[in-house]
Amino acid sequence: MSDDKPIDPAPHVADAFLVCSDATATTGIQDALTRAGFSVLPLKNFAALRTAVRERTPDLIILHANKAFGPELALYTSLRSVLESKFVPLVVVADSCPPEEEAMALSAGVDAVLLMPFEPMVLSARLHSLLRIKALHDELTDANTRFQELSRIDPGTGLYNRRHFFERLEQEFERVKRHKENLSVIMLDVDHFKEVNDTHGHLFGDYVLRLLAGILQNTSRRIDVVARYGGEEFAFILPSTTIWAAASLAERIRRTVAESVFEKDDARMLITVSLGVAEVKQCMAANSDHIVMCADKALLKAKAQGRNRMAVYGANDRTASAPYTEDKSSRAE
Ligand code: GH3
Ligand code: MG
Ligand code: MG
Repeated sequence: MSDDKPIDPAPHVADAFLVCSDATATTGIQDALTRAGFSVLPLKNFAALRTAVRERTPDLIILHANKAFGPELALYTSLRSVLESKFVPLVVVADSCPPEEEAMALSAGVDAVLLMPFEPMVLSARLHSLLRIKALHDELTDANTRFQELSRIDPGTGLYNRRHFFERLEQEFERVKRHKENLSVIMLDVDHFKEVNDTHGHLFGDYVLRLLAGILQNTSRRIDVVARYGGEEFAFILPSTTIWAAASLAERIRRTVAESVFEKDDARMLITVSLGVAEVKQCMAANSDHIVMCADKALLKAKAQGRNRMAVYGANDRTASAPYTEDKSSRAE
C-alpha cells in the first residue's frame, strides 16, 4: 500500500470522503486514492461524515473498518436519506471480513467491500468502475428532472400546462383548508379568437397566444401560478388573495391586454379578453374542481355581458367591470 515515494497524483477524477479512525490506515488509503486521482477529505468518524455530507456531496464515500462493522452499518446506510436522490457509492475497506458480514454489508446498501491489504491498482479499478455507474445514474436523474419540468410546461406558450395547474391548485386547496387563508382563481378566455385565425392565419394566432402568455405572466405576481388551460383559455391561481384583490388583478390584466398591440410583419390586431374570478370561501368550494367551476361561471357571465370585461362569482352583476370604452374586440387593422 503506502510506500515512501512522493505521491504522484493522477489528474483529478473525483472527490472522496474517507472515514477512518486509525491514522496509519488513513495515510495508506489516502495515498492510494490520491495516486488514483481522487481528492480525499479524511474524516474521523460517522458524525464528521454526516456534517461534511450536509455541506457538499462527494462522488464516493470510503469507510475503513478495522473490526466487525456490522453494528455501525445502519448508520452509514442511513446516509442515503441525507443524500436523497443522489447516488454516492459507499465502499468499505475492511481489515478482515467474514463472508456473512460481506453479504450483509452488500445487502444493506454498501456498493463494494475491499479487503486490506489491497492492491492500489485493483482499488483504483474498482472505484473507477463504481464512478462509471454513478455517471450513468446521474445522467438518468438529470434526464428525469428535465423530463419532469417539460411535462409541466405548455410548449406553445412556455407557461405551465393544465396538469401542473391542477396539481398546484390541489396543493393550495389543502393549504387553505388547514390555514383558513384566501385562495382565488381567475379563468380567462380570449374574445372572438377564431377571428384572429380567420383573418391572419393560425401561425399568427399562435404568435398572438405566445405574446399574450408573456403579458399574463408579466402582469401577475411572482407567487401566482399562470397556466394555459387549453386552446385560447388561461387560468391563474392566486394564493393568499381575497376576491377583491383578485378582481382588481383581473381588471388590470383585462386593461393591459386591451391596450396591447399584437403585430408581426403585415399583420396587426387588437384583442380583448374576458375573465371570471372566484374565491374558495365565497363560492364555498368543496374541492379544487369546484373553484374552477365557479370561476368558469363568472367567465360565462362576463361573456354574456358583452366580453372585454371581468366578472366576479357570487357578486351581483353590477360588480362586473365596465366594458372598455372603445370596442376593440378582435378587430383587424
Ligand atoms: P369567444 O369570444 O366566444 O370565446 O369566441 P372564440 O372565437 O374565441 O371562441 P371559439 O371557441 O369559437 O374559438 C376558439 C378558437 O381558438 C378556435 C381555435 O381554432 C382557436 N385556437 C385554440 N387553440 C389555438 C392555438 O393553439 N393556436 C391557434 N392559432 N388557434 C387556437
Ligand atoms: Mg374558449
Ligand atoms: Mg374565446
